[in-house]
Amino acid sequence: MSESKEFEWLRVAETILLSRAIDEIEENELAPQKKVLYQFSSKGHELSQIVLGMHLDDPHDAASAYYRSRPLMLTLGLDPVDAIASDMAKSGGYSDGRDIGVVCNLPGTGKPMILPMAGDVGSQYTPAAGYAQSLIYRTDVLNDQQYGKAISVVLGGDGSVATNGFWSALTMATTLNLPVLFFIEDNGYGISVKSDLQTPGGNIANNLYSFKNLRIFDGDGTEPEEALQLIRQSVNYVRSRKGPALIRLTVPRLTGHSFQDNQSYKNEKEIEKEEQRDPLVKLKNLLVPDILTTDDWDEKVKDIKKEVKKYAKSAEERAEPDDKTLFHTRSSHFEKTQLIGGLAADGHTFPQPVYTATPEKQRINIVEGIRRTLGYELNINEKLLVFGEDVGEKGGVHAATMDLQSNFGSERVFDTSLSEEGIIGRAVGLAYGGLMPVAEIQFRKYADPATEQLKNTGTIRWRTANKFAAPMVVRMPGGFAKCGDPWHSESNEVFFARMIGWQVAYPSNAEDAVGLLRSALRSNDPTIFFEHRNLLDSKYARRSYPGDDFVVPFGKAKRLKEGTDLTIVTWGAMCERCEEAADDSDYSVEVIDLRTVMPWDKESVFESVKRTNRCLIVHEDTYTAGFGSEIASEISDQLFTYLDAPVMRLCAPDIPMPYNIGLMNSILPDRVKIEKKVNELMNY
Ligand SMILES: Cc1ncc(C[n+]2csc(CCOP(=O)(O)OP(=O)(O)O)c2C)c(N)n1
Repeated sequence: MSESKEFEWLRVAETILLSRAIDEIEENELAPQKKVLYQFSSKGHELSQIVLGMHLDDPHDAASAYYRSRPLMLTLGLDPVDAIASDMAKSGGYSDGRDIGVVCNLPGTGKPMILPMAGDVGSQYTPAAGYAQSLIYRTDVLNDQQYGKAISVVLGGDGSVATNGFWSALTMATTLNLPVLFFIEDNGYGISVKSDLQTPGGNIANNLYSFKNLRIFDGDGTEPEEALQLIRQSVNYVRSRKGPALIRLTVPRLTGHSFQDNQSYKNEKEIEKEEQRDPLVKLKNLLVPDILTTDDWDEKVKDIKKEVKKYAKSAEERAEPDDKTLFHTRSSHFEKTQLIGGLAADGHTFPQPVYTATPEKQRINIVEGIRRTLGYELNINEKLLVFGEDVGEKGGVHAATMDLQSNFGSERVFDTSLSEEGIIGRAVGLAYGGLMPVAEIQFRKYADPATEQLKNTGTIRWRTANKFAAPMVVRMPGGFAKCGDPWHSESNEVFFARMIGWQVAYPSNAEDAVGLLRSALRSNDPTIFFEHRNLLDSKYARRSYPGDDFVVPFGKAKRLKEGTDLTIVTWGAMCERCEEAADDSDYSVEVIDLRTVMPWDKESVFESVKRTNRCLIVHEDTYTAGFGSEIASEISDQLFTYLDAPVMRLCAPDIPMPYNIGLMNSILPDRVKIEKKVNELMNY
């Protein structure tokens, strides 16, 4: 036992036995009885995870884990009753019956934490890199040395090394020298697919030896002493802030991928070989008879199984979750602040918001409004970071971050690697680290690769029953400009309106852009902030800077024109065209600028339509299932008896935006088309 003599192997053994007894009672009783509907066993993976957990001893350590990580969770303090109850979808626990039991989280305030897991394989990686960056930020920028030795660990299987998230996080960690430990548990299979389809030759460690700035550790995760040595070395390496490391440990998966999987793709010999590598047997051989007698060991096994039976009984007795908070997805739905994530969890306060503009003489464009707002908020809030592709020295391809890097330093305003999944995943991790990330996506269409992270961000609060949240602002220019094209001109805001947990701002002018951006930067919920390309420097959108603490609340529309015959509901670049059409019209047309698409100001729209009895919705996004469909159906549902005509929509047709200027103009709503539609509605 030599070097590892002092190690608490007994604790490892007890935790493996606990984890295994939970797996076994689920496999043998609770899953067959259909009391547990999703069962993922960790049998075979336990030893290395537990040893890892025992090395996570800094209060600010965090692990971004996955569905096979329960042994690590148990090591870090997961209540076994919570574990079983969550698998049984009972109340309490880490999701209050909302998520599969093994997709868990552990806030661990003042103790190492487990970041919220997600079901998507590979999505755990980029938030781990972001959390590591928050540690560096805490020590280097905020000068808080409490974070000086903390590390970020990310766990994944051999299948996960083929995902975009893995490579994106690896790029971030190695280019920025982040304290991240990539902990790869290689069981040889991704469900049934063997490792050699995930990485050539099947061993990711071998393939990464030449990767710059990455220290590699590779070995057997079932051999107690070997695993201990490698894990200890790798954790110490990352803790010493020398840079990131990857440790690959081979382990057997002693069961099917999940309870339903019968492993028909493994032959008997393969299964037998895996059984021979059972880390529990190897650990027993290490302890018996040197430290424990066989009787002591058997007694321990029996006692733990008995305990687990009791845990299962308590879990079963837990109430079914009620739906009291089932519909709560935003901070305003909860009385309490989340435990982890964002500024609010740290008790951060802001200057009093001002709701009335104190306009300066000179008019500014939207770009200048955004730049000044970011500058002011960077100034008063040292936890705010601005980043994205080209936002640093260049100042952004739209110049919205011009000079911010030279004013606030490259730790606070910086370029990122070209990975949108990385940009948003990093933002999630930074938010978990208590910071306020402001990410720029260069063009709306290029948010596509970040879809997984964006969707998961919005549901964190719901999935964790308000334990975690990741407030952030994602700025993105989009929509048509001097010309169209399918890549730079997409609007498609409806996609984000449907993304649970997000708010979506779509300002039509510089004053609103300033007020809405400030709202978003001080919000405890994530925001998509749309910067319409055609408005960035347009005459129409130029307004006076409304003041440093000026705020426009979300969900409050603005009446651009009063009218009595018909209501036009619109937003973004269509506001100007609708105003022009209303001016030209023979009718008295009211124009409402929604300003935020989510939440949308139903109250103001309803109030107006009740007076005018006619409604036209104008948007640039495509027709079918555009956000106008939602507004139209709400009005027909609730104001049917007020209507003198059907609610109509004028939108782009269901095609991408064309490049040719004539073609582009032919599909966009404009003054003439809007006026025609108004007449059609009035003459209905
Ligand atoms: C993005 C995504 N694609 C596919 C799946 C379905 N799926 C769940 S687990 C899994 C295999 C993962 O294998 P590995 O990373 O080796 O982990 P292991 O289960 O072996 O521990 C797959 C394909 C998923 N959950 N997420």
